[in-house]
Amino acid sequence: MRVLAVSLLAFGAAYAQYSSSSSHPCPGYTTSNVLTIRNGFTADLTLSGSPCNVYGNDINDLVLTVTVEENNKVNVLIEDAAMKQYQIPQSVVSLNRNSSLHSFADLSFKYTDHPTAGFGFQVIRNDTILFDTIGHPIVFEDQYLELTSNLPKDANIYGIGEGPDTFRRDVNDTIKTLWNRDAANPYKQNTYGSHTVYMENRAGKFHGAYLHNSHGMDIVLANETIQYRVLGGVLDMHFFGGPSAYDVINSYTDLVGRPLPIPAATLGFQNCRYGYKSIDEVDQVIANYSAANIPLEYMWIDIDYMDRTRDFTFDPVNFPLPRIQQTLANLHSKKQKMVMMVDPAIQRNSTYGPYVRGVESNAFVKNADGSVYVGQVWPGYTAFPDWFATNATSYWHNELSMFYEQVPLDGLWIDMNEAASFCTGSCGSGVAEDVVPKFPWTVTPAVPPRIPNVNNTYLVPKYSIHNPQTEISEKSIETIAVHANGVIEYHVHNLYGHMMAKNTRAFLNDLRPNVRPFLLGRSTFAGSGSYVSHWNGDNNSDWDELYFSISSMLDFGIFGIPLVGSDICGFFSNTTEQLCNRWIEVGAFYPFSRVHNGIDSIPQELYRWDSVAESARRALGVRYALLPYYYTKASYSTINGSPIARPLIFEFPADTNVLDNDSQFMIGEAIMISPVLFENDTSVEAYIPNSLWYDWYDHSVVVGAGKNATLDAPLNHVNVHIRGGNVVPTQTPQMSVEDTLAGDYTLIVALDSNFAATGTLYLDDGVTYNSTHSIIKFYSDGKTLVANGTYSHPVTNVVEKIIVLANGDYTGNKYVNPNNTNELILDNLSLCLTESWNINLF
Ligand code: MIG
Repeated sequence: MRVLAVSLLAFGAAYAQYSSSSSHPCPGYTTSNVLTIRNGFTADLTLSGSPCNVYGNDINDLVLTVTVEENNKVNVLIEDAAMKQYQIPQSVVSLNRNSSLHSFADLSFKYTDHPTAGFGFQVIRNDTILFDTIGHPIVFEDQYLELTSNLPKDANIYGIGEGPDTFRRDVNDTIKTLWNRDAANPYKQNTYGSHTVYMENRAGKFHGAYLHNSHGMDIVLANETIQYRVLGGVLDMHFFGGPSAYDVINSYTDLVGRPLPIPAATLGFQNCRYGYKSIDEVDQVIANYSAANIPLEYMWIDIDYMDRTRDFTFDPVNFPLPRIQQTLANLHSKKQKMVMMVDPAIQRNSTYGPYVRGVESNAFVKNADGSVYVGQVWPGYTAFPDWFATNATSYWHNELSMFYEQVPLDGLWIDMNEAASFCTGSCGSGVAEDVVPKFPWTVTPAVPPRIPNVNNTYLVPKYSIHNPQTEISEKSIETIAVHANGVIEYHVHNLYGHMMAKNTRAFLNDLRPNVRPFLLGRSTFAGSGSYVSHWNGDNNSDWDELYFSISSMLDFGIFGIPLVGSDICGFFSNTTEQLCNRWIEVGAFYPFSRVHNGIDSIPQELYRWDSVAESARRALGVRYALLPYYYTKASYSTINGSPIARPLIFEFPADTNVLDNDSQFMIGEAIMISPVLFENDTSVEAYIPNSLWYDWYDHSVVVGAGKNATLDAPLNHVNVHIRGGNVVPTQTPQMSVEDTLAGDYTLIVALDSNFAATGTLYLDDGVTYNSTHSIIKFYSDGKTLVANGTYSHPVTNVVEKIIVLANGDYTGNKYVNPNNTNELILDNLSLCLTESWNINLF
């Protein structure tokens, strides 16, 4: 049955209770010409008084289109009638406006013309007003948009970013600036990626909102409001009714793009550093990991392999191509893999093929006079591919394909794609084409900072977003640089990394059409999860950044990029043995689990200290045992967007004690990690939500009472709990993901207080797009365990063991465990995973 989830109620008369909190005298807009359309209506909006021109020029005539989709979404689009404002092309971020999701919650939309503030609207779920702009005039200027909604006092807001911050944002004092920037994890400031989506938990239910706009902006949380201050474009707001956190993310990723399937191997442990001196050193690191019995799935090589840091080249002395090929072949023979870095910046040098071909194919970003825009990155003066250019795709694919012919890698790492540049403006323009700075490239002569040109509002917009640089062009491509069709960087800056990711992924898909590529990207935008996975960039080797690595990971679960993690043991500065120890105990559980280090820091491979190696083996042992469970979660994220790593509030939405918990996290719904995050601690004050839990290691019962508990956490121990009510598939850890996943299974049947449990196992080949797959559901009532589902994936490994965990003896008509323990083990089974079965547990 189709249920229209939304009703439209126009012209509510409730405005008397609202007052304007606007600090500038903008008149707002008046509605007219309301027309009903399919699933909604349109109206004209006309400026209600004289223009305020606060940070630009007020646009007199706007068009409002409200569409209410069956799938639990409301879209409020306010555009200029002339359609001159920049809008994100469908080809860049394809919004799915024809979803077939079912509705979860009833949303309705109401609007009114307020006597002084003009047009305002409300998005309502049942009787709860979720978003409310009434009383706050909308400002719509060529270079400034403002939209304000009331929030409840102490609202529980999550999302918007990226960058280190508390997971629950401080609603009394937060400015989230969205302007992609190469900045090493600055607390609460803007950094690599732009995601405007937020979620709110209101009395145990979630809803969400997303502004589809690529311009620089501030999103301000203060004074019981959320205020968008945007440097251009249009107001294209999308609302999601929830009511669960997963419903919101399902709706959001349905709109902007689902996370793409990942190779199962990417769930294995990975090692990287910036500053490996030679391929011999890389070989040594690989060997040392095996000698230490730490499973290394992917070895990474940073820009170090390049000849004078130029893309698509190999250092002939330290990283000669034949040696790299040999290392890759050796890795492959041991089921290990390799990823290398590629940057967008192409050295401007008339004898360097990638530059010459880029110029020939007209594929670079330009100056206003049509010449190539020239910034400065590692290889000196550089040009930047213009992803909007007609030939950019073929240009990039051609360069990458020549590169891949030499090194058939298992993945690519795209960095510096904000895009980062070390000088402000086209600093190489006017310098002769064959002038290449001496290696190692120092910015010599240093390009002096310039005085910002306040007369050009595309260089210095009148509203200054809280981007902590002298001008918004600093550290990146200048905002007046020109893309294909004359679009200037100002409008599309935040899309650069996303477009590079999309293009690079397209290459990898073409190269091996049926193989899921692995691509890691630094700069992301809404929908990037369809193309890349992500790491949280340059952190510091300190305890604070270990702490914030959790919220950064959880943020990307909201953003639809579930394969995410921070540099384990920290990037900048020297780690300590103890920090690295505690960090791998957290990082072993990041969906994307990789040690990475900066060029100036002491080595921190996990085998460098015995205590760290021991903790790594133990924590990664838990991770590898859980690989089938991780893989099941990762597979579901491609279906409904649900994150792999989750905050406690997503699982316990009505528990006000976990609204701001960002020191623990869950994997899926069944596994809770309560790590040590503070120096010298040997125990954890962990919150144990109201539920039955079992200790991962000794299977002892922990009755969660919705209170803190002190858990022992000696140096080599990270607390992991299984939540009652879940059937968790596990396997025996091996040195590779492939070998681990090929083994037989142990099902942990962790019964809840009603002696019941359910779980899921997703199986496919973990490699190809069109693999057969099985989705197996497990159910237990404490007496039996049933497996059934859809089976099409042929496997020969079996369930060999079942461990039933219960709180005390089973009671009533249930079995009384003869051992009088909470654990019942059924071993030497041979239960297949290709058809249904039903087994008595006693
Ligand atoms: O400005 O390629 O975030 O992971 O090691 C530094 C060198 C450039 C920044 C990345 C980091 C990488 C580094 N890159």
